[in-house]
Amino acid sequence: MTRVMGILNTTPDSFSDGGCWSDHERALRHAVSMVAGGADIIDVGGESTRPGATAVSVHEEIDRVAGVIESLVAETDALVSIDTSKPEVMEAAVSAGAGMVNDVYALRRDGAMEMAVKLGVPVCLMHMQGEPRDMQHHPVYTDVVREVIDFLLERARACELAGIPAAQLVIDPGFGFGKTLEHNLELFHALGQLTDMAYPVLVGVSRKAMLGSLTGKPAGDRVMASVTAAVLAAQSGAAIVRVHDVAETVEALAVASALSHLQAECRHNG
Ligand code: 8Y4
Repeated sequence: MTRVMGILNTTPDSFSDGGCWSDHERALRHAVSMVAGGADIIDVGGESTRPGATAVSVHEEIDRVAGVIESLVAETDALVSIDTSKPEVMEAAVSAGAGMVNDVYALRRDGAMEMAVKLGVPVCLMHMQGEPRDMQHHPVYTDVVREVIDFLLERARACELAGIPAAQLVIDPGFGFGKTLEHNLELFHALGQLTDMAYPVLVGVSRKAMLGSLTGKPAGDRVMASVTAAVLAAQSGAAIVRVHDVAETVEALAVASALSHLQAECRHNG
């Protein structure tokens, strides 16, 4: 069964300067509501990876995420994932109770690989071409599917050589990270090739620009598009879908699973 990862942004609202009680409470309430909606994993992020977002200091990033993670671990059964590329943040988050690292740089930043080995938690390795600041400027590939698969295999091999067991690794093609709409569509169509690899696959397309291009709708009106994409990713074998709209996604995945041929046959023969 595909697991659902709910997205929790802890970047402060426009009225606060970060790390304050109201930001903490707001983030925690949202996370608890996603768990009530059926999220298996909560992905806690303290720095935006969006193009043009301002960089955050290590201290500030830890300030934003650590307390929320502690409360979340105390109040729910969900696995907490830390969305960061910084080793110091990984360490503080795991100390606070996080049980997974989600790194859009696939442990390529200084010290990240060594820290992940030391922490011993599962790691999601994502593909990205370029840097968030300029990755959407002019992405170019000869064969996007081949290049993404080769990158993920290279990173997975590097992790295993460094001492992370294969069973702790998750791979992710990184939809929207240095990819045009055509690249994203080609990758989505080839998801079966990724899910046939030795590692579980995470798919994150929720509310992203590719769905805006397909529907003509702004980010807040992309629930239908996001849920549809999550169901299709699950049917292509995705192990985890990273989503904003948890309850809607969980409902759709339950129906899709119950009505799919394979599931029905397993039950009949089971
Ligand atoms: C609206 C809101 C529209 C957010 C777009 C977005 C992935 C990820 C992100 C992903 C993994 C995002 C941290 C981009 N995307 N981690 N992170 N995979 N593993 N944009 O696809 O959600 S942030």
